[in-house]
Formats: sequence, C-alpha cells, structure tokens
Amino acid sequence: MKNIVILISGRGSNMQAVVEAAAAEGWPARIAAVISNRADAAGLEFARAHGIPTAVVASKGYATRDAFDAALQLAIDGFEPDLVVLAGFLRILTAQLVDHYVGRMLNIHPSLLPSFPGLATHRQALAAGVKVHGASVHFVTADLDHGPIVAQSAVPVLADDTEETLALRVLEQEHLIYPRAIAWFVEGRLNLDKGITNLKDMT
Ligand code: NHR
Ligand code: GAR
Repeated sequence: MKNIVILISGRGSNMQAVVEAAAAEGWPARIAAVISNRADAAGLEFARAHGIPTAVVASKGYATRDAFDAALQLAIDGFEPDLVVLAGFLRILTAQLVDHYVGRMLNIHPSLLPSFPGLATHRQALAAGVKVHGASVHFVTADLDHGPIVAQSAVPVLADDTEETLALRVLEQEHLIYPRAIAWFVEGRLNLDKGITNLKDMT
C-alpha cells in the first residue's frame, strides 16, 4: 500500500478525480490525507465526506515562506507519504521542501509546458494566440513549473474561446491524465532517474 498525500488550495476537482480513480480501479494505495493551505478550500468538504483525513496549514498564518513550508512539511510527513500530489495548490514551495520530496512529488499544470508557466495560463494562451493548449503532469523541482514532464494532453483553442471555456476543456483532460500518471507511480512504473522521467512499459 502506498500512501498518497494531496495538497489543494480550492475547488479540488483534480483531487476528486484521483480519489475516484483510486477507488474505482482498486489502486494499492490509500489517500492518506488532503491538506489545504486555505481553511475555506471547497475540496476539504469532499475529502471529509469521503472519510479522508484532512489538515489545514494556513499560509496566511506564517510570516515567511520558510516558516510556512516547515509547518507544511511536518504536516505532510505526519502521514508518511510515498507520493505528494499538488492538485490546484497555489503556493510556490521552497527548494528546501521540494528537495525533501524529490522524485515523489507531482503537479498538474494547466498548460503544455514549457509554454505558459505560472498563473493565469488560459489568459496567457489566448493572449499568445496559440491554436493548441493543454495540461501537463510533471515532477516538482525547485525550478517552478519546469520539472521533468510525465504526461501531457492537448486540446484545440477555438475562435470564440474565453478563459472559462478553454479552462473547462483543459480541465477535462486534467481529470484524465492526472489519475493515469499517479496510477503509474503507484504501480511502481514511474520514477525520476537522474533528473529524467522514467516510465516502464509493462505490456
Ligand atoms: N513549487 C516549486 N518549487 N516548484 C514547482 O514546480 C511548483 C511549486 C509550487 C506550486 C504549482 C504551480 C502551477 O501548477 C506549483 C509548482 C503557484 C504559483 C504562484 O505564483 C505558481 C505556480 C504554481 C503554483 N503562487 C503565488 C505565490 O506567491 C501565490 C498565488 C496565490 O496565492 O493566489 O506563491 O501553476
Ligand atoms: C486546475 O486547472 C489546476 O491545473 C490549476 O488550477 C486548477 C485547480 O482546480 N492549477 C494551477 O493553476 C496551479 N497554479 P481544482 O482545484 O478543481 O483541481
């Protein structure tokens, strides 16, 4: 059994997709906890309703990033994670914390990285006029949104798209590729090898 700790900041629909895939597909894993940096994150309700332990480490309660990350790391490690999953987690993490989880922390980012790192990715995509956009799963490194890529899915950008319509099209893909990538990790097929993504073909 692998322990998965999921970090959220808001709605938690990616967290929900992971929880549902784990149950439906009978992963040899347990969602050990859902941790939010915001007490009002809607996703905490879903986790509680599903009997998943939750914790809040309120980022606004700490004076420095180092102090917040130290508290967050303690909370995460209390659940003995094999994998830490960022799912709409909106705080940049210090190198100290990220290095502690090297090879066992994944993020889903709503763009085809390395295009459009950071926030407001759908706005960035519309402003650039790209015809193809999407989502990326990557291992988290200290280099924000530039860790080794694990999976990607592309969607078309349509002429009448708004940030909202484009975000929804991308989100549907997020809900497919994130559970897949996490399942690979749980199955022992996915790891980081000298800073490069390694996915074993088991067919
Ligand atoms: N931390 C590290 N070190 N490396 C990564 O690759 C990370 C990370 C922390 C979060 C998710 C990322 C995304 O998918 C992520 C990847 C937040 C910001 C941000 O600017 C940027 C990228 C991501 C998450 N956050 C602001 C900050 O000052 C706060 C914004 C807010 O609170 O609304 O932390 O996009
Ligand atoms: C998702 O689209 C996720 O990729 C993105 O925020 C949304 C969270 O939705 N993440 C980031 O932009 C990280 N900076 P969710 O809470 O419903 O999963």
